[in-house]
Order: sequence, then C-alpha cells, then structure tokens
Amino acid sequence: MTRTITVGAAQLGPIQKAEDRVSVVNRLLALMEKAHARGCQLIVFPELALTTFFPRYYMEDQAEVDEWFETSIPSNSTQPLFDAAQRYGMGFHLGYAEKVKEEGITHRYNTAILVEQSGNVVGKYRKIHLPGHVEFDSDRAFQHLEKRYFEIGNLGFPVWKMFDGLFGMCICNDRRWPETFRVMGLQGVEMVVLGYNTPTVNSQSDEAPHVRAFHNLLSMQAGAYQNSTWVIGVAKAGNEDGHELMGGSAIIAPSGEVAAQCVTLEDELAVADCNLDQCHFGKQTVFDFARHRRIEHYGLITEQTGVVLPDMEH
Ligand code: ING
Repeated sequence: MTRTITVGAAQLGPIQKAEDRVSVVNRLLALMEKAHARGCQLIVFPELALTTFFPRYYMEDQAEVDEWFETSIPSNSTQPLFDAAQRYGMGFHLGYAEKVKEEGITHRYNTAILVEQSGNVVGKYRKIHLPGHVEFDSDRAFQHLEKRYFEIGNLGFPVWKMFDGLFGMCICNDRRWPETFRVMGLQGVEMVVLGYNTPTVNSQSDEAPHVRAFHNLLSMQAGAYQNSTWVIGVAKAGNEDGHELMGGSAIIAPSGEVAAQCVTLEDELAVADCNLDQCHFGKQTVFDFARHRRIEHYGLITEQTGVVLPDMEH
C-alpha cells in the first residue's frame, strides 16, 4: 500500500483591502469543495490567506494594524473551514496574521497552521525569515514592512506526523534560505507546505519579472531535491489595489520536478497525487545525510550570521 496523498494547491487571486474575511472564507470554501470533488485529502492555502498583503502599507496606529490580525483560530469567520475539513475529511494549511498573548505579553507573528482531517490543529509555524524593513523607506517603489509588523518566529522548523508521513511548514521568504529545508530534512520531512505573497516586481531594482518567477521555482525545487521531499508552494496572486503579486503555485516532487502548477493569477486549484514513498530513494542514496554530510566542515553556517571576509594580507 503506497502512502499516496492527493493534494490540492489552492492558489488565491487578489484580496483587495476592502474585502472582508467572510467573503474570503467563502472563496476558500469554494476551493475546498472543488478539492473534495477532485479527491483531495489535503488542501494548501497561501501565506496571509485571509486578508490583503497589508505589510505593503505603512501604518503607525497599532489599532489599525491589529485589524489585519486574528486573535484566535478557529474564530467565527474561520470556523466554517474547520467544519468543511471534517465534512470532506480534508486536512488544510492556512497562513494568517497571528496576534497572541503569551505570559501576559502580546506578540504578533506571520503564522501558518496544519489542520488534520478531523479538524484538529496538528501544528503551528511562525515565519522566521522576515523580509523587508521596519521604517518607511522612500527609496522603495512600494513598502514591504514585515519586519515592522511581525516578530521573528519562535517555534523553529518542526516536523509533524500526519497522513502516515512527516510534514513541515515554512512561509514565503523562508523558501529562499536552504537552512529552512535542511533543518526539516534532518528531521526526515517528506512534504513541506508553504504559502507566499511575492510582489511581481522588485521594489528596489528593475529586476525583470521573469527572473523573480524563476527564483520562486528555483528555491522550492532546490529545497525539494536537496532534501528529497515534496514541496507545495501556494501563492496569493494578482493585482491587489494596484500591487501585482506573482502566481506560479506549484506541487514539486522529491526529484525537484514540477508535478502540477497553476497557470492563472486567480483562485485556482492544481492537484497531484503525491506518493510519500517517492522520498525514500533520495534519502537512502544521494541525500543519505548520515552517510554523506561532513558537519565538521560546516561550522560557519551556525557560528556566523553575516559575511566575514578572509584576512587578505597574505
Ligand atoms: N515576500 C517576498 C518573498 O520572499 C521577497 C519578499 C521577494 C524577498 C523577492 C526577496 C526577493 O517571496 C514575502 N512575503 O516574503
């Protein structure tokens, strides 16, 4: 009996600033219904899937900022997603802005959860690699204020047992850092699910859009291949109040090959049968970490944060 899971990458089209959560949740439910009709046991939604990508806006009033955050999941507006999970027997991944009080202190994270078919939350991940900046940057064509609105995630890169396999999560910019996938790879991960909101153009250069689309797939395909894991990367895409986000949502096999991909900038479902047993060969041969890695030579990776140039005197 193979460990095959039919997975739906549920790309979202744009969410305008004025669109409310009930309207968005109805779009998510429509995608869950489609996924159910196509036999999916798991559906993957994007990063910050309940609202527009609000870190593009400079805000100073904390109450205004907090309108974009969820203080509980499930909540009145999101409970229908958990009900649908039970009704369809379908797990889901959802990215959202999390406001939480822990030990009397309020924290705000860019968060994602993994929910199993019963509707129980199996795991939570808080984004570690926060891109962008804290203060308004007039040199940029548009702002990217994730470092302003979110704290660095404090849960590490865990891996959870689900669907008789090993599942991990990361969020958007995390996919650009090989350490993200390797930490999960060292825990035997077999499927990494992630969402992204990636502007089509670079706010600091005239980088061609096709290059950014290339980097998106390159990052996820490399992570999949170098850790012999499935990677499901799902976009919120399209034009949000004049700001273009890229699509390209993809289901990537442990070989690094693209098994399915979205081709629009709208709400769209891409589906693939993901056999977790396809992870074995890579993990037992070319990426048999125990046999091949030489950690005695990797010290700089965790001892050093930035670049230290070698002493150039000799
Ligand atoms: N978005 C972008 C991402 O990492 C970015 C930000 C784009 C950083 C391109 C560097 C290069 O896909 C989020 N939300 O992280």
